[in-house]
Amino acid sequence: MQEYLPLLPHIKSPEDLKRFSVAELTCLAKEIRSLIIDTVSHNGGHLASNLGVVELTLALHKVFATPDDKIIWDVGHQCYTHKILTGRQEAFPSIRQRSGIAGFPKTSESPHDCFNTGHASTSISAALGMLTAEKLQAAPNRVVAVIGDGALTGGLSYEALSHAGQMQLPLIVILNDNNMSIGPNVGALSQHLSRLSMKARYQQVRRAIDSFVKNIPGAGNILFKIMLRLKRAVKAVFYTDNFFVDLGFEYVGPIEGHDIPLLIRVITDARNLNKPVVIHVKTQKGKGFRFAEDDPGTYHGVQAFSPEDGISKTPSGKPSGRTFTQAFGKALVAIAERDNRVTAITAAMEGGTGLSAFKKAFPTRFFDVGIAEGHAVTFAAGLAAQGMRPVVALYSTFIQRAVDQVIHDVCLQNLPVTFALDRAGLVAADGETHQGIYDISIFRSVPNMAILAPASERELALMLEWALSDLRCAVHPGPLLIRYPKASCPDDAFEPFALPLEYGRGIWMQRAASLHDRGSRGNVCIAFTGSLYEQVSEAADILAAQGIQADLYNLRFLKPIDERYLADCMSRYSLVVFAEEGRSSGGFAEYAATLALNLDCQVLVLGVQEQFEAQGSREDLLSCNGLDAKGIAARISAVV
Ligand SMILES: Cc1ncc(C[n+]2csc(CCOP(=O)(O)OP(=O)(O)O)c2C)c(N)n1
Repeated sequence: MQEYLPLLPHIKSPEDLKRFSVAELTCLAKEIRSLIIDTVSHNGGHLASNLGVVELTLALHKVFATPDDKIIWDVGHQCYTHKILTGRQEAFPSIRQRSGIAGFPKTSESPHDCFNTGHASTSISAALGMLTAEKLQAAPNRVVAVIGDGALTGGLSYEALSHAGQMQLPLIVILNDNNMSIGPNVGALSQHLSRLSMKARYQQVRRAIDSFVKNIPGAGNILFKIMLRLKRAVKAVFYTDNFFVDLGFEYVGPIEGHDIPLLIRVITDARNLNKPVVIHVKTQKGKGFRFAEDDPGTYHGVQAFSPEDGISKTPSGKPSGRTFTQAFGKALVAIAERDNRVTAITAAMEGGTGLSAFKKAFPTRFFDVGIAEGHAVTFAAGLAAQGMRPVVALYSTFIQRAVDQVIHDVCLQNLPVTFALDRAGLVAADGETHQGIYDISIFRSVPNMAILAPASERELALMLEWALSDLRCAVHPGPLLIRYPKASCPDDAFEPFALPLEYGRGIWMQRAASLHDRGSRGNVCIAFTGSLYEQVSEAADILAAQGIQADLYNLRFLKPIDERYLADCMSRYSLVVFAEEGRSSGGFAEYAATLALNLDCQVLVLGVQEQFEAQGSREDLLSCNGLDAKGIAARISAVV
């Protein structure tokens, strides 16, 4: 038997692909899948989406010549094969790790990554912009946007399609349709795509007609006109509603997305067209890894797992308790059982935001609107305007998409919408695009908004209960935002966590230092946002070992603040430290420092520094920003 020699080591750049036969590309696809499964099983990452686009990526790189031609990956989570083919094979095992290559396209990493992505639905806009630039610069390069059926639920993609249809530049949009967003895709467009798939027969007939005409010798203008008429007639029979055609695109598909020769043929045809085209490709999410094929939702984004059984490897060290996400989901179900005004809204992140149990328990009060954060917020505003109590559960990073809706549709009308912001703070592994560090700075400045940050499961439940109660609507009738990190909840047994909420005030977790003489080494207070509870507690222990006693004030409210109370508290200390898991510029701490202007007390502001925060574990990221226990203690003892 002949020994199988791997092909992957011969791929140094996508140019090397050009000489590969279809049979070799098929073998290469297998090798790439193994590499992806092996690497993601160690590092975690986006598994199922990447396994689904191996052949598509090979075909794209076979037909186009990056970096001159441009491929923009929507969301970008499916770019692993692209990275492997574009000079990053050796670095691939470091993907998503601190100092390793990114899990998303990154222009600073390679000229083959022509545009950074991470948030969904940007690819068509960016591709159209690039293509327009190419035209203005009289450059001949082609631009391709690869967008999933999930990302296509995002409104930005419709704005871009509409503009592209009007411009009629030869933009190529590859619609990677696997019927899935993270979970099953939702919305009327998803149904439209299914109908298009059923009309695939139209394409077969059309191709048959094309080849029939091509084979007639001397087929000139007349035949071409007849062919066009025939095509229209066939369209009229089989194919009356096609959204993309109506917008001015040529439409091809749906085609089988794992058939390499077919993909190469169709993409080559599209490259030669002189108008915008959508190629509708059907792929299987998780292809080639049994567990991911069976359950693509679970394997969309994974922690390290065992490739043999697909089971997640739990990190060693301390046992992980309930996460804030799980705590939120559980608390919301309990409240909704008693109050049928409570509704939950997610933007394609049902599992990620902990809403699966809610969906199961209250299917009519649960709404997954697709990747449509702006709509989610205004939809909630409508619900609230009619007396419902909507909870919009989003990741902090994705609410950035809906800032105007929060301000214009919710805050301005002072509507009682509750925002549950998950992944608020430093977020591991996904890098710059997914950090949840701007929400405090953005929303603190908006009138009517209240911002709360729990430090524990009990506090989160308490805050949610309060947020949805009539009592709170009497005190604070408008919007309210509860932010919590992607982390396990700390041990909750500590008494103060159960103390009822006092509007605008926090709670003392440790209070002895205020009794010390002002100016003495022991006269320090650390006021912190909930997610840093464990870090500041440990910092206080480190400081205690150095003879510095620090009180701990859990802020609970980041807005509004009982300013008089806080200023009075601050006046008892010679040093007040504000520790905040968010950008320090424009954040809570900076504002709180202004309260100390007329006090005889020094203020230290600790927060996330001015830079886009790259990937790493949460611990790494906290440490880089001086927000881990050691960093906090070191900064304090340096000042003391
Ligand atoms: C604005 C925004 N909201 C939510 C997400 C989270 N998210 C990442 S991938 C994804 C699903 C994308 O589905 P699709 O485009 O079909 O790609 P697939 O993973 O199915 O290949 C979602 C919701 C995001 N990246 N951006």
